[in-house]
Amino acid sequence: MQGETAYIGIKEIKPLDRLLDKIAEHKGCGTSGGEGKSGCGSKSAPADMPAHIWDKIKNHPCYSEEAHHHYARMHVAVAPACNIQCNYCNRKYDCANESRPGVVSERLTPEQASKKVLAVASAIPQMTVLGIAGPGDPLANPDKTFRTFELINKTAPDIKLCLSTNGLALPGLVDRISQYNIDHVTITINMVDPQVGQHIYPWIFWNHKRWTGIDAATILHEHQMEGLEMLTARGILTKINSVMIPGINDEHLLDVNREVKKRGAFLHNIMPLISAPEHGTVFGLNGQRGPTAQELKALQDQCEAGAMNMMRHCRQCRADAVGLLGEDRSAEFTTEKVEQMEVEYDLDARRAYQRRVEEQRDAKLAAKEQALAGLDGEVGDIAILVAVATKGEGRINEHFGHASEFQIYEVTTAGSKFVGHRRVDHYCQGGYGDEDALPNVVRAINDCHAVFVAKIGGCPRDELREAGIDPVEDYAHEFIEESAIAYFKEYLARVKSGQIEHQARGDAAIRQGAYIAAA
Ligand code: CLF
Ligand code: SF4
Repeated sequence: MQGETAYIGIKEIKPLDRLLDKIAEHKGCGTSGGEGKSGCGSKSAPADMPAHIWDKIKNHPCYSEEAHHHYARMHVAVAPACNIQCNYCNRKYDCANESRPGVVSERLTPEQASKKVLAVASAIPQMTVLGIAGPGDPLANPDKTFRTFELINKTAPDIKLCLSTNGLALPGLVDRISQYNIDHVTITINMVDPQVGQHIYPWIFWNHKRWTGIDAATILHEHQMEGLEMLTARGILTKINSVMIPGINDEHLLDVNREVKKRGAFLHNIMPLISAPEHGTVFGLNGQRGPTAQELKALQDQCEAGAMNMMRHCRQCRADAVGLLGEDRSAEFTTEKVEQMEVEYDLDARRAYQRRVEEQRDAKLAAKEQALAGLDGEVGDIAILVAVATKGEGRINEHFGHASEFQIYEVTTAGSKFVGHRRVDHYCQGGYGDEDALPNVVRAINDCHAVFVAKIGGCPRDELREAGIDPVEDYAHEFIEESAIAYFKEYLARVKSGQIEHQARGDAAIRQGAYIAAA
């Protein structure tokens, strides 16, 4: 822990419990209901971003927030082994650096993986990126990882290749990464000071030997920094993932942010620790908590103020994830199902589909520009958060009761921006509302002034109002950002006329349990 706390401490956060107890008491429906932050969010290449970089990120759902509403990625779980131990990982599950605890992926051979990629690419033409992110560390399994990339390079050369690693084996493998046209590499870096690192990594395995304590953290740190510099020197785009662990590396992540930016990292993704005793991890068992939603946002905001591109739309997805970020279609592509599929890789059909996607993006961005024009001349420091139920395409097109996550947008007089997402259990359970789920939904979006939905039942609507969250159906099926700006203009008008008084909301909780509400 270094430096002074510069963001919201837990004691400053308005308590949720009283409000939530009140809602829980009510029986629901009675069992009846790199630089240039804007770059990642714009469709056109921003003025400060070279065209060749824009070309790499414009349809990568992780490297461009705006693209993640339209384009999908898939992972193939070909890399079972790992060469380090993280205190937030249980080897029964996938690599928690890029995966939530509590889910296990189906292991594949490179040949099975290659067939699966073609099957998914044929069925989901907006799938543009293949990532290898586990279930262990891809570079601790170099032969399987590179064989898979080699096969995809040959059969589906339009698909971008991406990998995620803890960085220990990276320096020795950067040349192979270049050789296979892997354009995007993520390194999970949780510390730049081994004194901090020793509390996160109990051991590493390097040079035929197990290292522990400061020695382990020092070797890992040196390899991560060297690997990052080597990737930057070769023009490979890098994203840094960091797990925010309150009391261990939370303030220290500002140092991490500064050091990785200095070494050319393009994007920094600070993710919340997800930790519960049932995960069986060291942190889960010793009661280490994860950050609250506002603690996470405050740290991301601070890093962004230092002119770093921050990723806030990561879904900590599993090592066999398929689909848009936030949806999970992996069950449609099990090995058994893929084996039975007749796969025809139709590049022209994929391109035609993607042209239609680009038309949607154009329409969405034009609508936002038009809405922004009306904000001209508005000044003030009012900021509100709105939660949005969406199935993709940048539209408000999901029912409240069917949402397995809400996207969070911050709206100010400067415009709107995506600042996060919150996972929830479905409120609607096959035709009736789950009264136990509603307090958890409110807990997840409690810092928001409004929730935008395509539709909502009377009972949750009343209870959200009671919690101070405005349920809004007026913009059903409209574009999210255009609607958020329109709502904000009305909100400002009501504040100015004295009809309402603007009040900051409290904090919200990040879901810690295993993910059970699959989309
Ligand atoms: Fe996969 Fe990672 Fe590539 Fe994306 S995921 S290897 S960069 S294609 Fe994306 Fe998933 Fe977050 Fe990873 S949402 S966990 S950041
Ligand atoms: Fe687990 Fe990933 Fe850490 Fe390895 S690098 S111990 S698989 S979280």
